Amino acid sequence: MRIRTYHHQLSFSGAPAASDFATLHQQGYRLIVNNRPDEEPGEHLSHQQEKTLAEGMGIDYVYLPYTFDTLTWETVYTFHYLLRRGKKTLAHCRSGARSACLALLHALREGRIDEARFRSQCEEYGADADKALSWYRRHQSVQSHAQVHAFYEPESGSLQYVVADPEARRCAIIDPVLDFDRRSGTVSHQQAHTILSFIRQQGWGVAWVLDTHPHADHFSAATWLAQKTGALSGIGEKITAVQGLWQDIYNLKELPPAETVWDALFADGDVFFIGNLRAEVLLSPGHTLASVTYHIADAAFIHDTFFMPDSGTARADFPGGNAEALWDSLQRILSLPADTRLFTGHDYRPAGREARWESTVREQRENNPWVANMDKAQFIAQRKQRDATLPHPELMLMALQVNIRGGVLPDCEDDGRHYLKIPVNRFKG
Ligand SMILES: N[C@@H](CCC(=O)N[C@@H](CS)C(=O)NCC(=O)O)C(=O)O
Ligand SMILES: [Fe+2]
Repeated sequence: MRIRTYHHQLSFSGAPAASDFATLHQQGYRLIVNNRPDEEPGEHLSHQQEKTLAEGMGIDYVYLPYTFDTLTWETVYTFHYLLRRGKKTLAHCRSGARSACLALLHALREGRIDEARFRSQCEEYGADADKALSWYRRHQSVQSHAQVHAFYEPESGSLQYVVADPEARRCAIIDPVLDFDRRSGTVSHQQAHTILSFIRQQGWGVAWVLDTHPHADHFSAATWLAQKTGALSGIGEKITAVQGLWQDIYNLKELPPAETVWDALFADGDVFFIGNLRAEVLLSPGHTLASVTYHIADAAFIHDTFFMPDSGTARADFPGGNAEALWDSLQRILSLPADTRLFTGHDYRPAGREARWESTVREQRENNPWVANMDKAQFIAQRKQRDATLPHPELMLMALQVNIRGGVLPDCEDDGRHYLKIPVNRFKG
């Protein structure tokens, strides 16, 4: 097997034989990505066989097959997020050329290389530059419309979303709820199952399971769903600071590092794809330190920033919350194109009206009194005044210890059970 080095962290090769895995481990490889579809003719190990061999050696393994007939931007960008794990990676297909194409297409789209360099690099790795560039041109303009399905959870007034590129049959799940019955202490997956059966009915695969922020009023089902579907999980990079805050509040001696909990810790401006739907991450702190907005084609998942115009905005008084930062985040959302469809994270049905969750930038600008009739100083004063009257969410002290672990319960104790911890007299009643 001939290994070609692309940069210090990434190499390409043809298909490994069973006897190669020990050598790869010795050479320091800790992630293998297989871009070759199993059904391709020729003598080679199946991805299941490779996975067993790799994992047996303590090497992560990801099967990310493609041909130019089926390739979407999602595969190109998923490959990029796999590399961001920071592990020494071997990507292989039949010859290594197709794996090289994935890295080169990302570099071309993100402007790190030009077409001339793309061609010469393709040649170097034995890839067909004409074929790759013809795919690139056909996919240069991406999907402009995101198909959005909302799932309202009445208990906490939370909105969970499925956002899809139906043509590519791919979707992402945003802010799924893990059911928790506070009276019996029971965790269950009703909401998650409802979402999964909807997605199965549509015949879609799940690319990403995303959280907009570490929720204070419900448990997250993100990790559970990511594991069920094989999707990547993501949250804003400032989650590490929120973990720190709550690790202190709960006096936790240990907490799994965020890089081991989520596949992606998004920075401002990060881009990923769902099929051929382009998603961009905007940091939107204020409600929490780690809040992000997912701007996906013509939709933005703004969660606890704006609520519906008749319901104002989210509060900014949780640990790490900040009214001034929230105002800046609101203004940034208002600077998106006026027709952008905004999908909020909660609706508390004022005066008992039916639940609603979709507005536009224009509607928020014109009809949300918290921005239409206020300047920054007034907003901050009024937000602080109102927040001082709001009790903490009923589940806050239970939820945060779970959500800073991506929705995973704290480890079992020696009786095989999970327990939750409550800091006593830590907050004012
Ligand atoms: N009564 C709810 C309150 C939930 C709550 O505080 N929600 C946050 C979003 S996580 C918020 O911004 N609320 C604004 C408000 O209630 O005006 C509960 O106990 O769960
Ligand atoms: Fe929230």
